[in-house]
Amino acid sequence: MEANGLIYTHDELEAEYDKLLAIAEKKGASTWQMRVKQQTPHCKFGEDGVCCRICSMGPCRITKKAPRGICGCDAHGIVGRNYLRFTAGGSATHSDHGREIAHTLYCASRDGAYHVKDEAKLISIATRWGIETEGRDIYDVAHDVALAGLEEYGKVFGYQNWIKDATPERQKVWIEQEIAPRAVDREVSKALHMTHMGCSSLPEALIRQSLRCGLSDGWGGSMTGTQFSDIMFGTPMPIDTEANLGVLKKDYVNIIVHGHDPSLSEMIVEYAEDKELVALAHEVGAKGINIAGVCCTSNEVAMRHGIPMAGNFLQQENCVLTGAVEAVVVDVQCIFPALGPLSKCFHTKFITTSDTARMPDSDFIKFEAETAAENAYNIVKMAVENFKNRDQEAVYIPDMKRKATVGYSCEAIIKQLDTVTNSQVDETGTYQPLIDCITSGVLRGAVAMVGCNNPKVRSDHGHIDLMKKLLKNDIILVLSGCSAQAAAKYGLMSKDANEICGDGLKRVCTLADIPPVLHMGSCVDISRMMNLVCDVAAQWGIDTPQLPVVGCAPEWMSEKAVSIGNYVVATGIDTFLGVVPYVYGSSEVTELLTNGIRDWVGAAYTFETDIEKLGDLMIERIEEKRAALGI
Ligand code: XCC
Ligand code: SF4
Repeated sequence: MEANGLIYTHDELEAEYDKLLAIAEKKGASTWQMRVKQQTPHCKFGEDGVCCRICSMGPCRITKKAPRGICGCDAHGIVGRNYLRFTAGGSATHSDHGREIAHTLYCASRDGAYHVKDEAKLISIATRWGIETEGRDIYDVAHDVALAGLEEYGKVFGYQNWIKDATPERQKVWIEQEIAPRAVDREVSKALHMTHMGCSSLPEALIRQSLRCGLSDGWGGSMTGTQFSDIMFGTPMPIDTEANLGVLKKDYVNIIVHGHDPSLSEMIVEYAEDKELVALAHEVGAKGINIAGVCCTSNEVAMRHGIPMAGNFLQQENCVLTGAVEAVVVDVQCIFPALGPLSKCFHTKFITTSDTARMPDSDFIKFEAETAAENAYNIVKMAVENFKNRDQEAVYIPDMKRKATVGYSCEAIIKQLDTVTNSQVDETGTYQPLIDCITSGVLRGAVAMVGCNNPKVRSDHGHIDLMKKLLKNDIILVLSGCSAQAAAKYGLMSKDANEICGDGLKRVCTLADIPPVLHMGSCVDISRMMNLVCDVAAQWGIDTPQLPVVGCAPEWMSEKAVSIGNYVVATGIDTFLGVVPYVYGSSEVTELLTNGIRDWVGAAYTFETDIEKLGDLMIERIEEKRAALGI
């Protein structure tokens, strides 16, 4: 243990994970650790992005001896097209999540399953979007806002409504560079069209559309996902929770919620408290029903209800390996198909709920907004009834968990800052205290750390080692996605973690009564970070690329992460990746992403697989930006 037993070391946690692996081996169950061995080394053509199979004359692979595909496309065209398709996959995915949420809001009603919790946010959005609010029933307003949100996906003319929340400078850059996002579906379709056989093979055009398609995610679909979720489920405020496998309870029915869409998890959380179902749990010999989360669903319910976090992406199999989980309930994205066969080695029910994510070896209970209550009841009931099939003797729940304070939405951050500086707490609040801390040098800057786990980086080491390094250097962190859960599992999201910070950061966090690592939510909530940087820049009177702030995804793996990277960079934030996207097969595409796009949007990517170096480069960049500002 470090910092007087407050923060786990890698060795302590890994010793416990190894015990679960031993259980898997004994059961003959397959785990990702085993499958990584079977898949390594990876295909070099794939890694470099130089394999093309977008027409049936191929697949073509570029080598020194064969520098062009059958159609004549060179490596730069192929890599660029692959990169744009990768982006389109991510943008479509995030945006479809946002669309589901918009649809849920459309279904909200006074006596239905979904309600309007944050009226102020709803009214504010309606006003910004020109929707009448005066004297109207709040549910009529919600209905109109939801419909307008849905229409953003296919709007015929104009740009995404949300971009008006960015700084005027950003909007100008996007329009001038022809990357301002139009209809969400259009940008994805455009990407697929451009990458069809015989269309674009010019790297510049492909990367430009990659940024645009990313922006339609960040300032389109994802923003809708975040904002509309807040309207229905509440804007997150700081709340205490716990993280890691020790949150599972031996005497309780344990249900894991995993995936992304809070429309499902919110209802599961509600029905875990249903009197009938709790009584049923007692009847089958359990003390009650315990919900714990994995991946972004976990972030959603942790920051709104304090539901504990069982873990992040590469922890999903571990949950089942404890033998203590009655059901893993999933919706969409980041769900290992491995959970099907794995759950068959245990008593665990693997319950799929979305027609977007159907998997073999699962029980499918279709979950829809219109029938949410009934669906959620049936799902929880199936889990509770499964308790009697648990082999209590074989249960192994590692005794490890850490306290975490989560739920720092922009509104929460402003509120927290206000309590420090103001005797007269102003209604709207400002980021001025934060700006003062940065200009005075007490804080050197901020890093937005996000993203997944990826076996290419030793699990969680990338996140945790970087966080510790940055904290020591007085750099405050805002986190989302699986990065956030990594921090929580180790103890870095607790106020106790102030102990390992540099003096300046420690002082600020103690005064503001915050942990040095702020939890901002799920992957779609990176949209919150975009609002944060734009609003801070606006208040400071500078543009986003000037801020001593960088983005980082040390262990990313999904298409969504590349889409995110593109919109973060296009929003003017330099972005540092610890896993290299499949682009090294083209010097031109690599040059554009790591340098050329700086001329368009004022920021670019850095790829570096040495995590120590990645940290040094981020600190260097932050200090460069400070110097340029003369602070
Ligand atoms: Fe998935 Fe969102 Fe990545 Fe985690 S961080 S592995 S995308 S759950 Ni967004
Ligand atoms: Fe080969 Fe060109 Fe077809 Fe790609 S589009 S598979 S490079 S022929």
